[in-house]
Amino acid sequence: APLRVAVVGAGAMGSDHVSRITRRISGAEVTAVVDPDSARATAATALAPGSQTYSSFEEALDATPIDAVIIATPGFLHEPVILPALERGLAILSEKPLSDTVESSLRIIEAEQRLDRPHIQVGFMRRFDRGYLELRELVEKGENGALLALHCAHRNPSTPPNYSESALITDSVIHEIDIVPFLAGEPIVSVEVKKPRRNSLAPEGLVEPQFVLFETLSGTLAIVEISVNIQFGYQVTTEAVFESGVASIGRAETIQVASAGTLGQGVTPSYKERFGAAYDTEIQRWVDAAARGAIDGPSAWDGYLASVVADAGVLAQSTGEKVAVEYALEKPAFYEAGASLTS
Ligand code: ISE
Repeated sequence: APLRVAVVGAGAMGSDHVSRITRRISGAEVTAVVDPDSARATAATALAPGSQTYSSFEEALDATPIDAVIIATPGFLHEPVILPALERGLAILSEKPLSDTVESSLRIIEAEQRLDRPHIQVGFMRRFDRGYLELRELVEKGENGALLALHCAHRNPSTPPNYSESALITDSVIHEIDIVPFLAGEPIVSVEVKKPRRNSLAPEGLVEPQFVLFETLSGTLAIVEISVNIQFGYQVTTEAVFESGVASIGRAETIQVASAGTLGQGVTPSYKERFGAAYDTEIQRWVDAAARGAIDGPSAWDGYLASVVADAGVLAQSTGEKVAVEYALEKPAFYEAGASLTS
């Protein structure tokens, strides 16, 4: 029988997942859409025939059998859904960030460790993107020597209402916070933020772009340009500097056309197109893993690590100083790869 999925949060990402599961994913169906805004919930259920709308997760749990939940609310509303979902042993896909604070992330991993195995996968979809996977392979093979530095650009056309300066780190650069250690194969140990001339097209009070500098354990530096009102489209690129070569990803996501004396290339309008294939792979693998009682992607531990770095990043934004990242915990055996399959 297909996995019965509740999607909590029917905004842009939640409704994108509803349509993805209905049209492109096998082995799962959306049976419930939860959103206190009934118009949004209804619009999303229209994408999944047979699904019902609910105004709260508790209401959905009481009304209909649910096997799995995708959480696509803002980060500060993740914990109140994750905790009851864990209690019921549901398969959980939490969009990034895992939660909005380190304390909340800790409560989540503590609650999860009371179960027999990890149940939470975090929506760091870049780990399923072909470019990032190829780049990681290059680092692992070591044919070009060690990875010395990464130039990362993360550009959004515009910001949603209520997007704050800290969201640059907690909501946007959180993706690089996850992917830099994934590429480098080691943790981030410090973070520093520089603020260039402000983009006057940003909403009043929002100081951006910003440059965020990460240092990993053996000294690889990653500089991230985060620009969130850059108008022209959605662009995420990385250039990796090795000892004897450079590699670049993210520049060729759309077709290049030479015509009428011009060589042109489109730009993806949003993350939905830029990472569409990565989201499809992420969700299919999550669904397949749920059927065998496992997760297959970044875990709540990865979400916790990212929250620790994000915390240091927000501090670095306000102090202008280089901030050391202190991880209070060692990785529990519970989260070691394979633990989910052996326990
Ligand atoms: C958004 O929430 C995302 O996850 C996008 O990938 C990112 O580019 C954007 O900046 C975030 O606000």
